[in-house]
Amino acid sequence: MKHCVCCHFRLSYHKRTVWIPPLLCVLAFVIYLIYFCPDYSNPVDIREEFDSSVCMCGLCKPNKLKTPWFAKRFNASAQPLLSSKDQVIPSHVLKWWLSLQGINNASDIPGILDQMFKVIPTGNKYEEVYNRPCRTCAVVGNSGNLKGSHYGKKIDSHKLIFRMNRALTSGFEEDVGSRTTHHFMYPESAMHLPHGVHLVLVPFKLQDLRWLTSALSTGEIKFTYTRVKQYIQADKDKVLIFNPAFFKYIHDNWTNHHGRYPSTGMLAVFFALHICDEISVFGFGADKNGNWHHYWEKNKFPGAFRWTGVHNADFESELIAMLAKEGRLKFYK
Ligand SMILES: *[C@@H]1O[C@H](CO)[C@@H](O)[C@H](O)[C@H]1NC(C)=O
Ligand SMILES: *[C@@H]1O[C@H](CO)[C@@H](O)[C@H](O)[C@H]1NC(C)=O
Ligand SMILES: CC(=O)N[C@H]1CO[C@H](CO)[C@@H](O)[C@@H]1O
Repeated sequence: MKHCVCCHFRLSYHKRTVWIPPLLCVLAFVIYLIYFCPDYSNPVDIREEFDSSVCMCGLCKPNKLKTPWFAKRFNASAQPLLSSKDQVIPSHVLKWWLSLQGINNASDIPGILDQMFKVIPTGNKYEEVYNRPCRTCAVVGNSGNLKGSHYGKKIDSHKLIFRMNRALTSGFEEDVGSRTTHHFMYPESAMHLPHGVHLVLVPFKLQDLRWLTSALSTGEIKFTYTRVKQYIQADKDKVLIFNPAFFKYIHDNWTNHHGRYPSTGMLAVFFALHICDEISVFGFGADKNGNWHHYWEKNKFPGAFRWTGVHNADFESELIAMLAKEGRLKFYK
């Protein structure tokens, strides 16, 4: 008797549970539809390419509204990084990039990339994947306007922190923070990096790619147009190469050919625009007295960097302000 009751109980328990999983599935799907599906009825809602990707943010980059101003300029397919020797650099990009350096012979490039990707890893780390963590990023420029800002804690609270060129943190933590995840540089502005930091090489010229390979291996290059570091301390497996095609994309679509080419800071801002969900920009533009200098120095010639003929700092700072107005980033001045 006992045995039978037990059987009966088991049977009915089993029957009951059979339809529970499908019901849960249907319920989960309905909840998903209600909460996550994009509302296609809104006509100004021009979404970027990756509708299926959901990051763990309040609002993921791909799901942000695009205004016509932004949509006209932004190209979600533009690749910020050069991530393999087989990645094609279009011929119009090569022509422009080499012309900046007065070179018109691109036949060396496959060999240079081949050597470089023997020393550093291949592969793009910032692809859109389902349920990836939220990327909050701080782009920290080197402007003197950081002096006395007390932004250090705020900067350090971001997941990714981008700095550039000769940026220092030691002794300036209160104003600029202490963490760095990505350091953008070119040979003439290079610095040794602690473990764990991504060196992001900004190749303004072909020789910069050769230098990187050399500085991480044989040390054969000591001179470009000036003396450069023969060896650089950095984690080889964390080195990233800024894509010359992305460079041209910024120059054509965003800085609209103001200056000969965009500054390292501008390149870092647009790198963030393409890989981060939430962006805060610090240390760009003049200080409150209209002076341009670095936060770690007292510049005897304020204004000297305003118009260098290479970059146009006023224009770049206005562009960041415009992106802030569009809700793409927060601009801390
Ligand atoms: C966007 O970028 C991709 C990849 O670089 C390129 O093939 C495409 O032509 C670009 N689209 C526009 C509208 O410029
Ligand atoms: C281009 O450079 C390669 C390698 O340096 C050289 O062999 C070739 O002759 C050059 N071509 C032209 C057209 O200058
Ligand atoms: C606004 C703007 O300059 N858009 C340009 C972006 O780049 C593509 C390709 O070079 C041009 O066709 C667009 O006019």
